[in-house]
Amino acid sequence: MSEAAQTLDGWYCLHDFRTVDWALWKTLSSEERQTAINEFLGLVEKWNTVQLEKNGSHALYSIVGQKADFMMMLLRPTLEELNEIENEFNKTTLAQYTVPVHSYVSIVELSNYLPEGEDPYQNPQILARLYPELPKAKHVCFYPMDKRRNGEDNWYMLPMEDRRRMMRSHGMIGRQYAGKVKQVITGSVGFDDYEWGVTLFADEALQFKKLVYEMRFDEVSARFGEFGAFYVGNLLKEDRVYSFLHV
Ligand code: 76R
Repeated sequence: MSEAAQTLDGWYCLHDFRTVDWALWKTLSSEERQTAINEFLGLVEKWNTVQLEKNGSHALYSIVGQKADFMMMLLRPTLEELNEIENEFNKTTLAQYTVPVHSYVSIVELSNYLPEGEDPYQNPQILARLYPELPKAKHVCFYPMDKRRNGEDNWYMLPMEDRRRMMRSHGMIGRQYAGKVKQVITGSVGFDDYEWGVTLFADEALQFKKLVYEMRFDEVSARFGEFGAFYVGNLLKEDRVYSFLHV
C-alpha cells in the first residue's frame, strides 16, 4: 500500500519574472518614467498594507544574469488574489515596458515527514511558516525541483519509513544553515511544471552555493533530486527601484 505524505498548505504563491525592455523604456521622457515608477510604487504600497495586515506577503528582487531583470514573489490566501495582482501589474505603465519571461505557481507547503503531534494548524511556529512574512534578506535564490520517478529510483514507490529517514537527514543538513539561509518550500504538483519551488533567502549569497552543494551529497537530493533553472538576485528595496529603473 502506498502512503502519500500529508501536506500542510499555506498561502498561494506566484513567482513572476520580468525583463525590462530598456530600449523602449528609454523612449519615454523622464517625467513619464517617473510617473510609471510612482504608479508601480503605489502598487507596492498596497502590497505593504496587505502584508502589515498579515493577509499576504511579497518580495522584490533584481535578478542577476539574462534569465530575468527582476522578480516579484507574491503570497496570498487565494489563487484569485494572485491573479488579480498579476493583472493589476500587467495594466500598469511599467508593465508595458517589461516582458514576462517566467512564472511559477505554487503553495507554501510543509510535509509531515516529522513525528506527529498536536493539531499543526494550532501551532504558532507552524502557522508562521505556512503564512510567512518574506524576509528582506539581501539575496534570493529560486529554483523548481522534482523527486525522481525512474526505475529503481522512484521516490513515490518508497515506503514512508524510508522517505522519512531520508527527509530527516535532509532536515539535519538544512538546520546547520539556520540563521544563514531561510527556505520557503512551495508545493506545485498540479499547479506548475515541477513538483516544488525552492526559494532561499540569505544575506550572504555564497551560502546558497554551500547549502545546495552540501545537499547534493545527501541521499534524497543525490538520488532523487531533479532541478530546473536557478535564478539568483539582489534585494530590490523600494528606495532602490528608482536607481534600478534610472536610464
Ligand atoms: O520543515 C522542516 O524544517 C522539517 C524538515 C524539512 C522538510 C520536511 C526541511 C528542512 N525540508 C523539508 C522538505 Mn527542505 N530544502 C529543499 C531544498 O537543493 C536541494 O538539494 C533541495 C532544495 C533546500 C535547499 C532545502 C533547505 N525540502 C523539503 C521538500 C519537500 C519534500 C517532500 O515533501 O517530499 C523539498 C522539495 C525540500 C527541498 N530544508 C530544510 C532546507 C533547510 C535549510 C531546512 C532546515 C530548516 C530549518 O530547520 O530551519
